[in-house]
Amino acid sequence: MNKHNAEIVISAASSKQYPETDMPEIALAGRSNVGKSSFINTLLNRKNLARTSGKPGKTQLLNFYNIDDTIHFVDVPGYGYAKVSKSERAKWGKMIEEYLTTRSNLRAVVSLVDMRHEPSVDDVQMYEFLKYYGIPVILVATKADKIPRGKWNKHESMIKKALQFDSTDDFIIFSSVDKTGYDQAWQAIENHID
Ligand SMILES: Nc1nc2c(ncn2[C@@H]2O[C@H](COP(=O)(O)OP(=O)(O)OP(=O)(O)O)[C@@H](O)[C@H]2O)c(=O)[nH]1
Ligand SMILES: [Mg+2]
Repeated sequence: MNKHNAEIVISAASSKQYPETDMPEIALAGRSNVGKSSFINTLLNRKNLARTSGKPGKTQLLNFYNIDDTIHFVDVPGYGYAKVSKSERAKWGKMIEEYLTTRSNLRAVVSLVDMRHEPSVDDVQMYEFLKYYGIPVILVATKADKIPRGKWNKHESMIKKALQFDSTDDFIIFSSVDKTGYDQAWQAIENHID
């Protein structure tokens, strides 16, 4: 697979717009601003294929990226952004739920949490949701560059405990800044698409 051959296919609001293909899909989930789009850009060695911003709540649709006709990455809008109306939140919930519960191409969800903090209530709910539907999870603890290495173990334990982490899921310490976890992340993804 040529990881440099990547392009956006469609920004979809509902299942009618999902690409008609058998290609396996890996979706990204996580709070607004946690680093989902940065994760995609880092894995593809691209600066700005997936749009990133300091402004949370920017990615409103399901963005499908085609990687060398081998795999789709699906960038999912972030949750937990306070300045979003109730009706928008409900719309968001429906869109995500429809995707996660009906899309047969989906092989695993990369669930991102900020390694610096206790997982939020929303983080815990997302993890429980994925476990409930039996969707394999690749847990990515990101922004590791902001924590001294000597504290990584402590933060990993804190996150696993809060999520009641299932040890059969992958847990990857990651940074889009210094590329910590790059190889592990690709390995985990490739394990799910064979
Ligand atoms: N230090 C550090 N900053 C990061 C890392 N990953 C992302 N960021 C920064 O965090 C901010 C948000 O990153 P995005 O990738 O846009 O986050 P997102 O999850 O896609 O956000 P939404 O699309 O709003 O849901 C940006 O300013 C990034 O530069 C990381 O590993 N380390
Ligand atoms: Mg984004």
